Amino acid sequence: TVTFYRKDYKTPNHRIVKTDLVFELNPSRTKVKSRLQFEAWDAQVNDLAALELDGEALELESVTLNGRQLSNTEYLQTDTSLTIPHAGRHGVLELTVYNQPDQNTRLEGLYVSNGNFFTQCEAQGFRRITYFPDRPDVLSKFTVTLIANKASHPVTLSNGNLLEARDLDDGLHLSRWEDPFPKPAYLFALVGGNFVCQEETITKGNGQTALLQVWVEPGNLDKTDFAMQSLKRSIEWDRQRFGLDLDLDRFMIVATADFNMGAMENKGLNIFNTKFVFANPQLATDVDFENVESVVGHEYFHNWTGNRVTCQDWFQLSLKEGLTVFRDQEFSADMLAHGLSPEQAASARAVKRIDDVKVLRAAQFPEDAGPMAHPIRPDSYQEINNFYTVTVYEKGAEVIRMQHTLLGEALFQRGMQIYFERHDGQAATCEQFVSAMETALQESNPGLNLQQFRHWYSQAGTPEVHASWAHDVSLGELTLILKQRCAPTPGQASKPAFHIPIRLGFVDQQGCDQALLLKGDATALRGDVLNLTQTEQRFVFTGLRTPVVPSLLRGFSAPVNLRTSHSSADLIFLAAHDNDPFNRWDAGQQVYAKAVQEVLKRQGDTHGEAVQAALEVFGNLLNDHRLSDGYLAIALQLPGEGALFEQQEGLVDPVALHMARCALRDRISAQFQGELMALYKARYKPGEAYAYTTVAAGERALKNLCLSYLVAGAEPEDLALAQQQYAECNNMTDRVAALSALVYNGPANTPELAHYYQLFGHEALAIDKWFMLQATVPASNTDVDTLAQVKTLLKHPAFTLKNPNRARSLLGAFAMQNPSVFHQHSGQGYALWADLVIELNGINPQVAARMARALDRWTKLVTPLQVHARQALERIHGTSQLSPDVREVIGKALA
Ligand code: DPP
Ligand code: ZN
Repeated sequence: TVTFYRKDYKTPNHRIVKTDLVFELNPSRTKVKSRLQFEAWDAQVNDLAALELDGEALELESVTLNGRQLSNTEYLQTDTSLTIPHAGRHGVLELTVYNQPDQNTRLEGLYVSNGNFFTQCEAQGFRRITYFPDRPDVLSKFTVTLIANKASHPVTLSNGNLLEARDLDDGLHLSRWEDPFPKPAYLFALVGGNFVCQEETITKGNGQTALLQVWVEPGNLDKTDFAMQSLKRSIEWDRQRFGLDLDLDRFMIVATADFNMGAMENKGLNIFNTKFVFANPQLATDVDFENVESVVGHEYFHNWTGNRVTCQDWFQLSLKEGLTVFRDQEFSADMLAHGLSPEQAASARAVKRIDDVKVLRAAQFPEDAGPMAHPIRPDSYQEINNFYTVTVYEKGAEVIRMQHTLLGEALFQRGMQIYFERHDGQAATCEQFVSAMETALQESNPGLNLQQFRHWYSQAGTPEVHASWAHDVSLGELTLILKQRCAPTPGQASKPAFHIPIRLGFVDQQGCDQALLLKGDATALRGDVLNLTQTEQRFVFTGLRTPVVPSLLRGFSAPVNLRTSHSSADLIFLAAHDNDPFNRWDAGQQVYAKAVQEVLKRQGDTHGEAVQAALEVFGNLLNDHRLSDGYLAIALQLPGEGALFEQQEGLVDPVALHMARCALRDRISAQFQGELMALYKARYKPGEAYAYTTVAAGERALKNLCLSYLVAGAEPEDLALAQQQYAECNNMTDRVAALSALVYNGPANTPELAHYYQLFGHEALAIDKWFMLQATVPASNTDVDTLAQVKTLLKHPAFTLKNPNRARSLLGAFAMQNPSVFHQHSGQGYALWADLVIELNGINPQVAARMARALDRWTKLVTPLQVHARQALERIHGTSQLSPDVREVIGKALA
């Protein structure tokens, strides 16, 4: 096992000034000729320095240095590298290599999907195409010539501008591309195959035009419109909000069904998983629409944050990813709020924020508490592909968001400007980003700095903040005591205090926010943001001569676990009256979570005080007619099993936890049946044409949430509601909601499943949903043996582990989205998982390693489950030919 360390960063001996590539595209054996013009990195590099290239799984035919072909004693070739000793301070290296796209099931480098050629080079795929210094700090200007069979592969694309396209002899054709911007190899892309496109010409800020294209396989042009609209909105938004315009004459998106990730920001030629391009009302749910818009935005925003300024090394990944996620979150929020009244807009933004925080709590907090915990800027890795994580991405975005909170929009934008002034065209570091923000901060606040804030980049783990207070109403003084601690994480036993921005308010009994007046050191409070910088800190607020309830960490102003001394009555009050919609939601979640824990303790009995409190919160929300449907839908949802698992003290039995949550859900459903039915009926409009708008999507979300409560008792007349909705719906959102209501609560093999399959048998993404639904039937549905069902589905003709979306829809869904079945006490869930991880390891290590993370938190399971879990983990670990990807994940879980 090799471990790579951030501290070992060294500049290379040479830069590659210019790269010319010629591809003869052939599925079984593609020839790649390269001409690399190299130069010494700096004055320290002498004539004797070696030119070092990376390369894997390549067949090397010839090596030519400055026009002279080298014999194989004049270079050093290993399984992973090619070294030319004494290459000189500058020169030209020419290589001819072959690779095998149709044997490439890893989907890294050049591969074939449905007969078409695609590339995926981030992080280290380019080295599987040809030998090259495959590191992000080597930026080169590329020209690319593509030669392919015209009949089978009529469309060939690469980065940048098309210089030339012509036919050759023997049924071949050629296209030649030039990318005007120097880029690292991970941003290289080519595509070759049979495609059609939707295209549009737009005018850029400088008055010049640009051609936008969305390329798909024939038969899919009815699914590209929304992606094209999203791309145009992204371009417009980046110009308006960040002052960043499109720098290209041509910007292309190409969709493929076989893709490891969501999408990839290759310069001018984004390659997308079809899942994040295809969208029309028949095939895509409201959530799919929202995801398409956010991923199209994300990849487009990388054009500046990632491509114009890239990363020095892969330890800096969050420099581009955290920042770009922050940008896509803001983009989505602005789009969701667009055109709404101020009140509705605030509500739409809050729902988006809540969605993002739910992901953070359900996925990132566990990562930070488990064996793979790492700072957003990791110090080491064994396999970089394992570090495209929720920590680097989503927590990384929170760290950017905190800087935005500390600086405010204007200074943050000033910081972005400084960042681009300093680093445009370069490979930069996280430190350089913070330093640019710090300069912006100090331009108007000379006394402030981000010194302590930098710990967020170097320290892993979710800090815990404890808040308590004492309020002397007669004196008008409220003393708030905040304490922070952060549990040890691998390699980090103790950590200095974080700089934590805490947005807050004091809500009086009328539901109004009281003014914030801090006694003493005024710099600790800026606006409504309190700066917690010490392990324990005491703040005295004055002028509070009436009882108030503190509302802390508003908008989730920092990625921490907040523990407060709120009473149950306080939380019920906040859930009904907090002016901060995020905290209002969160107060409700805390009440629900306490109720689940109480039901668990009382072994299913739902007549305790905490359940009473949950019913009160739920009822208050139902009666608040000012709330938007979208907000109400999210506020009436109980916390997910993942979040509940993390919050529970001590060891957890996920099956018992699931049953407790179900019992609470059923109690709520019984108690509010009339109200839920009325809400459902009022929003049941099967004849209405589908439109993807914030308001309409919110209405559907609320209606379908009500449905999920109503069918929870599995009474035939309630299931009939779902059957009717399924039969009458005209869009995927309502269809999947109805189908899941039936599949999760009704008998096995509901006829709607077969109907759905018939309707969508030819639509891969719809079939993914079909597999996913059946893999996620919970243990509470005693009519279904989900484990047996999954085993049967593995043999279904439409199932294959080779397609990542399909693998995720069955194995991923079962192991990561169905805790009550996966963690069944027999251990059979783990055994099946281990079999499949081992099989997938031989096909696609990157995806296998993702699936291998399902037991990250096994040491938090009750003891009998730990025994089974260890056995399954050890079985994987003992497999021969384990990829470094899976080995790292399993090795760390067992460490
Ligand atoms: N495709 C991944 C993303 O955009 C990696 N860059 O986040
Ligand atoms: Zn990204």
